[in-house]
Amino acid sequence: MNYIDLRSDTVTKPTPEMREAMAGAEVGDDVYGDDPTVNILQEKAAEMLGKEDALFVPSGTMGNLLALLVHCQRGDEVIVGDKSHIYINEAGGMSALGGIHPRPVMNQADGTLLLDDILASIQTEDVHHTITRLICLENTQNVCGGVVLPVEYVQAVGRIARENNLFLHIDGARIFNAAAALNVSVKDLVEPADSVMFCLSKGLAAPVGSILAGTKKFIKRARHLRKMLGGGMRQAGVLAAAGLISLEKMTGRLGQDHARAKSLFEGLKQVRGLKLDACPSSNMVYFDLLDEIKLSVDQIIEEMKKHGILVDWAGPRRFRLVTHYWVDDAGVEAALKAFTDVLM
Ligand code: TLP
Repeated sequence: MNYIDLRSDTVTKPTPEMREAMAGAEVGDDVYGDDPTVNILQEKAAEMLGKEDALFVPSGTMGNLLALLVHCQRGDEVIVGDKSHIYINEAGGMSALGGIHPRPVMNQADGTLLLDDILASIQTEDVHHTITRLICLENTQNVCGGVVLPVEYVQAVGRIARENNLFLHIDGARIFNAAAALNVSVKDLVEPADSVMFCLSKGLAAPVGSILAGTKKFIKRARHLRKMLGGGMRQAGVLAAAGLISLEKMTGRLGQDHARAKSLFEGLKQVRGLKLDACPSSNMVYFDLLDEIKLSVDQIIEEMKKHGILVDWAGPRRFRLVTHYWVDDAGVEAALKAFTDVLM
């Protein structure tokens, strides 16, 4: 069965053009730095982000972990959102593998961390305290609704980082969605950051891979640590070839996914028993089930599957739907009809 898959944008399969490029990709051993396609991808990504250098990594999780490991020493503290992917969805890698201490700050509904909360969380010099080293932002902020942090906010956090001698890392798994929603260049959006990670394998539809960007010195160290973690990928040009198409062809079309998320949101407003979050600003729609709905989240997932629609839970009574390249207008209509039938 050909399902309409709204569980995540991570489910995107490569486009026919990507498959063709992958089949014909020029490759070499990337651990030797010899893969021409990987090298082109890294150069292009660095240029688009306005950073000196970039590194192709297997996943967003590894990209974020590498940034943490490069910026921090064991025992250092990192200011993170309490709803950030780094804090709640990366298996505690920073602590387990880096001995790094997270300092969670509450994410507001708009995805931001209050500037005063950030300032209040920076440790003072005291024998009892850890050393604060890094601030992490997430843009778009996934759990807060795929919400977008604006340029001025990122700049304000950048100023706090500089004034307090801290690094700023952006988990920009969906930074191109954020830039599209704000109608600004990615370069401008990440300018204050010392390092940025973004995913090729989400809304940009590549099958595998993320990019970590920063200074040449930062990337040199990240490359060493990537090898240590087993992330040296040899003839990775077959993957980078798809990533290049992500950058060239897919970044410009994300607005379509955002428009479809809005259509989904508008349609779901007409469906019984749902309490929707605010209108989506990127490609995610979150909602809760009202008490009048007696079906459980798992039962709804099963019923929707019978209608050819894959959805995923985001809490005991909560769903997240994500639009992407493989969900067209007909897919949105089909999902709305299925929800109407299942929740009738
Ligand atoms: N997010 C996935 C799940 O892990 C929740 C999803 O379906 O949204 N940063 C952010 C903000 C992310 O949303 C994700 C993945 C990552 C990092 C990690 O990327 P991968 O999956 O490539 O390790």
